Amino acid sequence: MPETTKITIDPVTRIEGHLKIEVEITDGRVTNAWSSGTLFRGVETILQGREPEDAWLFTQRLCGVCTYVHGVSSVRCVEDAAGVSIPDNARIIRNLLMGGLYIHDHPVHFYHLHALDWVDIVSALSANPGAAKILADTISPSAPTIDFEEVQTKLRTFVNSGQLGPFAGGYWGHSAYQLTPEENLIYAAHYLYALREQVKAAKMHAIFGAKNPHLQSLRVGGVTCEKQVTSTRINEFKTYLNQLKDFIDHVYLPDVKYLASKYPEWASIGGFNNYLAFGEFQNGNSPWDNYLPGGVILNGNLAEVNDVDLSKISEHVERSFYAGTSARHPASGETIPNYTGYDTKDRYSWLKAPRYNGEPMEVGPLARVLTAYAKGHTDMVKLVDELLTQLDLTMDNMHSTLGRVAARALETKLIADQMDNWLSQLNTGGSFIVSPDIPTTGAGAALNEAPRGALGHWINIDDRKIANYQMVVPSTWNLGPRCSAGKKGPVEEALMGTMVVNPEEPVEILRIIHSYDPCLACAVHIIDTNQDKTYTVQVIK
Ligand code: NFE
Ligand code: MG
Repeated sequence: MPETTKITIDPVTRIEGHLKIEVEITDGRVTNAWSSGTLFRGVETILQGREPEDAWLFTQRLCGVCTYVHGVSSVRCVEDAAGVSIPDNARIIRNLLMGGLYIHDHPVHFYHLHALDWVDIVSALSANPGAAKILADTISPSAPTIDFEEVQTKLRTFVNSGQLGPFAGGYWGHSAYQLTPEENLIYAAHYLYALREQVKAAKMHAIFGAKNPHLQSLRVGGVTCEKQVTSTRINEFKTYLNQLKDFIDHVYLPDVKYLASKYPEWASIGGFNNYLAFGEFQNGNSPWDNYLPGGVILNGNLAEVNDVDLSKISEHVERSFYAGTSARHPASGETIPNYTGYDTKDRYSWLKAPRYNGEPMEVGPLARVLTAYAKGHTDMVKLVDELLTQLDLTMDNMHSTLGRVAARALETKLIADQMDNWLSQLNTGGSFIVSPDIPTTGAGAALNEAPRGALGHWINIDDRKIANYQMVVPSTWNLGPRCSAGKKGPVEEALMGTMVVNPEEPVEILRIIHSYDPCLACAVHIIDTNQDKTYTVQVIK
């Protein structure tokens, strides 16, 4: 009889929110997997009865990471219900703010949330800093000069103090870590360097969004940052953008490619073959005309990209902690919490299970990159082909953990480069906002590509108040549980078959999970099972 072991990772760290992953391992490979969101938040319910124009201020608080996306989805959703077309300037500002978010989130994911699955920080202590400098120059000759000795001393102080902080609890010394001490030191140095760079993206947000996170300049009908759209402020934005473009070109992209070259087997591990993208960075007023196009890819078949049909989306709850068993379209979705206890044979997650035409779909950078590639997006085709040639990989290798990590970096470059064009399209004397006429009764939907993937908001308005509000969120698509048909969610499926060398230190599992950049705060949009208390919160108007 083969021996089966169960591993539970709870909570999964270096993500946003509360995620538990369980896998069964038989003969060293994953033979079953369950992904569970362990916290209910209930933002959809909180919105009922409120003013449609106010919804974005609540939805934006869904998450402290991808804050802006739930703001912009919400105003778009109400604009759809009101039949409002926003001015070009508002559309362009929204593209710039979304672009700023991509440039912020993606490097933060690579360096601060994911890199330590590949980089052994403790090994960096035994590196030769001089040799690291020489190697760093060959990986990227134009990278900023870094004093590797100083970085090593900083790390040593950390380790000697016994306070590893963000580096505590890693599987340091595990045989799956394949980098040399010098390579580890370079990535450790860039981990610290990237912390400073992300501040610049936040400052870009503050220019047209007033603050970060949770930008302030959105309104149903447009944006309110008209007074900031001056040549001085545009130049300030451009200065940060140019610095970040340097960082992306000379640090982030070379680091991703070099890492991929050191872990080539991961270009065949952790893939999932169905992809959904809604499209983002609107070219005009149609939600379907975007710089990054939307589309549906099934079974990895890039020769056939179907248009998205929103009527094919449903959310299943049969294996989730919600009342009922019927799958519903989000326009008539329900969020009725019903905690029945964690049971992998029955209900086991606070995430619903979104499906497209009954199929689980991966969303996110890889879905966007493959959709754009398959649709012949010239700049994307160039970037992907260049990557595959440099790494001696084929298109099939994109359906993998490394494909996902690389896709994130490629789209960061693409969008950062495109932002110059959007800046030049701003018309400083033009209009930025129109007055919406909110209907007494109506419905709206809005699509979006959050950094982590396809995002949809649906609103029903009755008596000029929100009657129902539903959000179907990227991490719900990626990390959702089984559906009524028993099909696993994308991450559950991507984990299947993975070899785990040491079940006590399942770094291989973390590599796959983290490659999706999970955000459970978004995905389950307070439960206290011990005391079972209900808290009453008074909101003062
Ligand atoms: Ni909280 Fe989010 C993004 C959204 S992921 S990070 O990007 O929507 O589910
Ligand atoms: Mg929802």
